[in-house]
Amino acid sequence: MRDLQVALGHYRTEYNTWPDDPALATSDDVPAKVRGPLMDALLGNNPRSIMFFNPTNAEPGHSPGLVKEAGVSAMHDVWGSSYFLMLDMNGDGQVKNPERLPGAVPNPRAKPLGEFLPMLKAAFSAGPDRDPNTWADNITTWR
Ligand SMILES: [Ca+2]
Ligand SMILES: [Ca+2]
Repeated sequence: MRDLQVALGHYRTEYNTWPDDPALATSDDVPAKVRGPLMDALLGNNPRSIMFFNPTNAEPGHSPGLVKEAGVSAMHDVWGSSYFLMLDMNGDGQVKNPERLPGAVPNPRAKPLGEFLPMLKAAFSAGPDRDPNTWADNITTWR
């Protein structure tokens, strides 16, 4: 997850924008899965063919790593789910805190955070229960 964050940062520095992927359009407010055009862009499908990210390949069921889901590149966590990502698309330097989205079940042991996270990107794993809405077992880049 850390490598993914670094790769996105380098992409942003190189092109002064995020990868061109329609699935990211709402990622300021709603988590996007780390898959598809976003992954391909980080793997080298970008204007200067730069490889920003070089993850290990994984077979489905033998995560973590890069898998092909019906021909689509996806980055899986150790429990076989795609990682999730929030990106600052509107340039205000923050993203919605996904722990506070409708349907989220907060971690009772974690200090509640505000409605927004003051960062350009935030990634998380759904954890061993493979449910992104249950935060007690989710693994995040901001905690
Ligand atoms: Ca924002
Ligand atoms: Ca979970």
